[in-house]
Amino acid sequence: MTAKGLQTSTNNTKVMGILNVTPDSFSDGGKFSSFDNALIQVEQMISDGVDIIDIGGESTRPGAVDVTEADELSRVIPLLKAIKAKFDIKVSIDTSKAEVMSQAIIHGADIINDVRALQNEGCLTVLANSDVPVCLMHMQGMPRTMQENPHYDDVIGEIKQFFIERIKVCEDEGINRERIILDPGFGFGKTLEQNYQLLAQLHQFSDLELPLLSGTSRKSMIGNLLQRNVDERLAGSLTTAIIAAQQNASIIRVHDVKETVDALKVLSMTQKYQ
Ligand code: 7PM
Repeated sequence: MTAKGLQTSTNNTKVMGILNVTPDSFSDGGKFSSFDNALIQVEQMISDGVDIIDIGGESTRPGAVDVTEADELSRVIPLLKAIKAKFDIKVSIDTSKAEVMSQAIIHGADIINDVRALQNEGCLTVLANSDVPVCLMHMQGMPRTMQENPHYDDVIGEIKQFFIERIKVCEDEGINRERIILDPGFGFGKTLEQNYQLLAQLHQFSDLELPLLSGTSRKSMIGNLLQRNVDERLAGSLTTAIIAAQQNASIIRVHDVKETVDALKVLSMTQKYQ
């Protein structure tokens, strides 16, 4: 927004950039360590117009083997500290572990992003003792097996019910609604058809009156539909970003920040005439 109130950049949809943090277990002979590489990625995303950097805990990835708390802490916390020291940017921490949440909050995390919606031991208490916003994501089943046979009688209704229950649990623990962001969890225990039904009907969650986060970037719902490898999913990813933004998604979680910011600017330019 300019002083005159003209929209010149994006609509008010925020872009969350996914930061790849790979373990630094061996030297690949490259010039930079994975830590340095992460900081270079952050700098690039900031110049591309990112609003929030999401530091991914490997343990949240579908099919991934569990990462120990010590490993996750050593991967995430030093990076969070370095980003907060060097840059003026919001950081979200993608974790389901209470201790990682706690350390992340101490070291300046702006959002806790939990694909398990604070269902793990101790997480509600950690969040209740803070004032940090939290993203509650829906998942059916557990990461290793959730894509085997997803089933819903009513995918929107059941996810909405899950949100209502988790919001209630949060509020009872002292995490008020104003801090909660909802995410239907694309690809987390959903078939291709269910993922597209969710995307088409994201607006159905509007009556909960909470910000929505949409994460479809480069996912199988795009790859399988288009028969594209993971490095060929940009057009599909941008299309899903726009479809979500048109239904008032507040945050779009993406790998391709620059392209998404451009796409949202184009959308925004038409929205002011609607
Ligand atoms: C393999 C498969 C690697 C899937 C990584 C992923 C979401 C998230 C992830 C999401 C929120 C990815 C996913 N997805 N957090 N973390 N919402 N809030 O594509 O959709 O990054 S992991």
